[in-house]
Amino acid sequence: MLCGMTVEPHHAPWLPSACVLCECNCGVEVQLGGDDGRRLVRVRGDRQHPASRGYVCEKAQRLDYYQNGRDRVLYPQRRRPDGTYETIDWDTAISEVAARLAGIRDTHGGESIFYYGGGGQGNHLPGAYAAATRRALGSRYRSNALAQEKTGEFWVSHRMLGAHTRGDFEGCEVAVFLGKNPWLSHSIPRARVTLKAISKDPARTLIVIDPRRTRTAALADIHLQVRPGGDPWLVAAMAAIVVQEDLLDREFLQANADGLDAVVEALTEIPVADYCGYAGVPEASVRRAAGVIGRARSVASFEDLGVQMNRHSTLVSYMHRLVWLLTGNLGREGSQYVPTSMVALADGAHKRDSPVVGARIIGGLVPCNRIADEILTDHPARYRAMIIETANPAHSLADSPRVREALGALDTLVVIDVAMTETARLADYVLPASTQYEKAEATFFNVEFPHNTFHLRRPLLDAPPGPLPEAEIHARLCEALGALDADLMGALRVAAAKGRAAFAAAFMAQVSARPATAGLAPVILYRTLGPTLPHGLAPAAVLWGLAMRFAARHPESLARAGFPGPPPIAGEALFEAIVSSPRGVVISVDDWGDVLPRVGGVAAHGTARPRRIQLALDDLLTEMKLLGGGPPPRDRGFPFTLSAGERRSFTANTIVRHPGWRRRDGEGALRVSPSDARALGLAAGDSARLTTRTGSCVVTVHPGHISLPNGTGLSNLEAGSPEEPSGGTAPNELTAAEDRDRFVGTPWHKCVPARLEPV
Ligand SMILES: Nc1nc2c(c(=O)[nH]1)N[C@H]1C(S)=C(S)[C@@H](COP(=O)(O)OP(=O)(O)OC[C@H]3O[C@@H](n4cnc5c(=O)[nH]c(N)nc54)[C@H](O)[C@@H]3O)O[C@H]1N2
Ligand SMILES: Nc1nc2c(c(=O)[nH]1)N[C@H]1C(S)=C(S)[C@@H](COP(=O)(O)OP(=O)(O)OC[C@H]3O[C@@H](n4cnc5c(=O)[nH]c(N)nc54)[C@H](O)[C@@H]3O)O[C@H]1N2
Ligand code: SF4
Ligand SMILES: [Mo]
Repeated sequence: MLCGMTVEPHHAPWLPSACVLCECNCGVEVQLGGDDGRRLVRVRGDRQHPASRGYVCEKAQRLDYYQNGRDRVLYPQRRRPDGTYETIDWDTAISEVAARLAGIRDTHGGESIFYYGGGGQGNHLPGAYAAATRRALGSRYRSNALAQEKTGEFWVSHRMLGAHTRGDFEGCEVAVFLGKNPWLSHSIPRARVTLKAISKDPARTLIVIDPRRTRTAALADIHLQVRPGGDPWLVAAMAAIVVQEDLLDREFLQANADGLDAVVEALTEIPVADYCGYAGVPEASVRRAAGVIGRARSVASFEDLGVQMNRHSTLVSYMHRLVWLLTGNLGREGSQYVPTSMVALADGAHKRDSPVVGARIIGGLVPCNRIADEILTDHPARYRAMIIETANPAHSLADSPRVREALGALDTLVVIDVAMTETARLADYVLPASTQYEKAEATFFNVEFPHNTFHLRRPLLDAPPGPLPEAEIHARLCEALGALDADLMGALRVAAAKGRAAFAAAFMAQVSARPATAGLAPVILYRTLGPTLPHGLAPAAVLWGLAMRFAARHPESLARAGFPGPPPIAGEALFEAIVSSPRGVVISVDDWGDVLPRVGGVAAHGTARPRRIQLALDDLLTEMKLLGGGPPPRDRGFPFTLSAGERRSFTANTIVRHPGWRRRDGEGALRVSPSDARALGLAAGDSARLTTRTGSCVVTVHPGHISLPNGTGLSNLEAGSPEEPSGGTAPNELTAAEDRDRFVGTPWHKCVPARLEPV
């Protein structure tokens, strides 16, 4: 594969970086090679990485398909009236984008400029810098993928605990995965090692709740093979058994929780046998699982898309928390913990509603399923412009045709991406970003315990001429918008040249004190502190401010990690460690005793009541009563339940565009259970027509529960026909925006009524 002039890979140095294909961001080492020295020819796990410790899955080896991917956009693009694009220079692009967005702000108010995205699975610095551009524009509303998966969980956690929790799967006696397949989707560090260790140990129990026998379920001691969409009844039954069989941890509850009586009363009424029937799981298995949970020393539990993208998702998030809280599984070794975080990606608070349809905004994120409704209207407060960055909503949001219509109806759409994606092809301007291996980048998905880590990746390669890191794009936009005060910037540059102590003093005095300026801090830091950082690390400048804030919030945890002292000293030392540790660094060391003090349950009247768990959420207890009627009847025209968007061995949302990267399942087959396939006269490899209420497509059939993968069916620009997708079906051509949770608007992608016919 490698020829003549290139460095043989076995002589090339191994460079530290991270995999960017899922939230774990495992540390990797990469050898560069190929004709131009720009191919990621070999990738292996980095044993020195503090979180992943050498672990990688099969996807990391094929990261070159991301770096040297399909549809790369290298120069700013402007849309012509006929829909084609012309290349323009950066100065023109920045000044025109700034002028158009400023015009919309001045005419309709900055609230009409909507921001979507900010970070995919591994690149969260763009979102940090975009905060400055949004401030300069007065943009108020935003969203990202979390508002189609996690906002229900965040909201419930916020109200019950005033904090977000995670489970300690390495230390637990019992592990529960509810609608989650970590063997393939990970989300916990070193997932397969951890799963195998639990599965092998006779003293530990793995409980998996999934309608399919997944790779994770195959390792389980107890697999509750719930009927698709049956989880509300199953989880309600489990919580009821905890109460009815008196598996409550009364001592823990008395010391830490309010509202027990109301919850016990509601759960006492639940007819467990009926609910197990609705869920399609034998009652004995449910009792066994609940008993194991109730009697365990420690339980760690993880809910994910199988329930979060399903009917009653917010209610399930609530009842799931009841199961582990009633059994005392918070703040005890091997159970749930409250992590430290550099940046809380969303806090779960409901402070306001969306301006047009009045949808609940949780953690500042407008529900994804309502975004099109907020645009396709003549309401004066509608969103009129959008900046979309490192996200592909034309593909990833429910009801793609309607999302495309909404994006097309905007006055101005600006997309910042590395590729000419489905979304970019609707934009007025496309601003090309350097890839995650061409710039300094980092993730804020750092939620480990007791050791939490942070990894600032160094660029592996220079960017080709053309693309810019997002930090630079946002700095130029802020400058073109006239948001930066020249005197202030000059003074800070002078201070930065004198060293960081002088810089810190000047920054605190001039910026932190003035709220209007503080909102622009990311870009101010990038332009003043950035140039003093080692080569290629200027985009890390925003981390200086975040490290200071982190130090102020968690001084003891920082001190244990080796960063003692008052916040300015500890924060500075932490920042220095981040900048000088290319393989990642431990940023905080916790103690199980830290967990319960981090609980700050919010009482009914919104007053903070630190340290007490709020068990009784009235609206959700009321909702729980509605389960008594059983599941909704099936629509006879759509006898199947389609899971639209499952994680497989070679899926990674839409981060990798070339279907050739998938070792198998290139066409992203529809999986159908063998008995259903037989009944329809379908064999593996056959084509079939799949129809939902909103769409229809032809799919290839493989044995399995009826499901389609996520991230497939990307249009192929290089084949010359963007309309003709290659490599499978785009799942959201088949989903409906109205199918959503009634509290937080999250979609029901895992239970799409469908029909299947041979073709
Ligand atoms: N390989 C790979 N890994 C990824 C990603 C990727 O694209 N590819 N994406 C990352 C992202 S963004 C996320 S959010 C996570 C998501 O990670 P997961 O939530 O684990 O991913 P899914 O495969 O979508 O859904 C999990 C399980 O839900 C099950 N399920 C379907 N219907 C039901 C139901 O009615 N009840 C229950 N209990 N289960 C049901 C499915 O059978 C599936 O096994 O994965 C991350 N990791
Ligand atoms: N039907 C259905 N729909 C789903 C799901 C499902 O299970 N079923 N899953 C949902 C979930 S959980 C998620 S997380 C979303 C994911 O969907 P999105 O949040 O829309 O994100 P991705 O598909 O990950 O797209 C990431 C984008 O970032 C670009 N990119 C990569 N690197 C860089 C960079 O360095 N800079 C910039 N500016 N851009 C970059 C990529 O080209 C790509 O366009 O999809 C959701 N949609
Ligand atoms: S895709 Fe695999 S290697 Fe990459 S971060 Fe996720 S678990 Fe790690
Ligand atoms: Mo996700």
